[in-house]
Amino acid sequence: MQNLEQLELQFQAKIDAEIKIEPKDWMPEAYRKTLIRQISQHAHSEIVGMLPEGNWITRAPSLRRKAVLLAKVQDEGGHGLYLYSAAETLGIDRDTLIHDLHSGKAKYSSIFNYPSLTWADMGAIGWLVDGAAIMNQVMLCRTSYGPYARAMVRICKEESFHQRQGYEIMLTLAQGSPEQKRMAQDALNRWWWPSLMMFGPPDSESTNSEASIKWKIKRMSNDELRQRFVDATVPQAELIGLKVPDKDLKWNEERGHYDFGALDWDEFWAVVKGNGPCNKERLEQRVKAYEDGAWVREAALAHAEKKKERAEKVGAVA
Ligand code: BYC
Repeated sequence: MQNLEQLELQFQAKIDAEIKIEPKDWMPEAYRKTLIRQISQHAHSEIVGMLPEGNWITRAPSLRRKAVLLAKVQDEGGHGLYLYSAAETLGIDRDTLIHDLHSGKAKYSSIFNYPSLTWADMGAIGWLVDGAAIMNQVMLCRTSYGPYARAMVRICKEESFHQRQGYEIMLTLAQGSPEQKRMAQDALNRWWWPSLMMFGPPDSESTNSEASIKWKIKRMSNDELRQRFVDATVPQAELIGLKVPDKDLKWNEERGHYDFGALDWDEFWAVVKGNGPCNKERLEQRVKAYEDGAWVREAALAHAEKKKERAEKVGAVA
């Protein structure tokens, strides 16, 4: 019988050798716990993230825009389901996860607690929010836990379509009437800073990063990913004639990166703690959708039960 220390050494050696950890492999409890935390937060973000855009499906300006937006929001529901399944492979059940979301115990991404006020917000969400999500999720395709990494590969393919559809909306508005251009600029102004906050607190305050990087759950730090996002996105804004709302934004030749202004971390923590502009509304909507869907879950269970009984009867006769 191996002792805990040996098991931990073997586990870390596997991680260092880039061998994926699979559900039945031995893993330290803290690794299991942090994965359940991150994957379930990620799943909750996907399904709560359906709400700001769902708000605009019936008001999309054309049939084409409506079909595309509908497909995108459905993709997000699908991402949530892959991720809940990945979390379940770690020994937690879905009811517990959903209960923690509904009771306010579980976190989900801060970004989805901001309102989507105009059609241009659909552009800004796709371009900036999905853009930030991809920056983070490309790294997660190589995360050390097999089921999470495999789910992320599929999710990333869909996210890149989401990002492009958002940028295309912004491009169309930016080339449109002065009023449409103003709408696009206003959406960029409101979504820019919250999008930068999606990457999490500064590295100096990121309590989970050290362990997650050692275990290769995360492969880049919050600040590194945030910088990458700024570097990639500023030229995209310039290309369509929009201005990033940051007076301190400046290309730094020496660093080979943009310098950018300070984020309002008080706002970030207020939103994370439940006091953002839409936290209450988002949770209420999720709880209502869950309660309204109870009959579907009950019917599916009753059907499965009947199927099993029938199979047992056939088996008994044969
Ligand atoms: N919002 O130690 P840290 C999408 C929490 S959805 C709220 O750095 P970590 C989409 C953090 O949980 C994609 N809370 O944490 C869907 C921790 O608290 P706990 C969403 C945040 O985990 C629909 C504390 O702050 N993506 O694409 O090492 C439409 C300290 O942070 C946030 C993911 O979920 C935040 N922004 O790093 C459109 C990606 N940031 O848990 C698009 C998966 C931090 O200790 N997650 N906190 O109580 C991750 O990669 C990592 O969890 C993070 C944070 C980089 C987000």
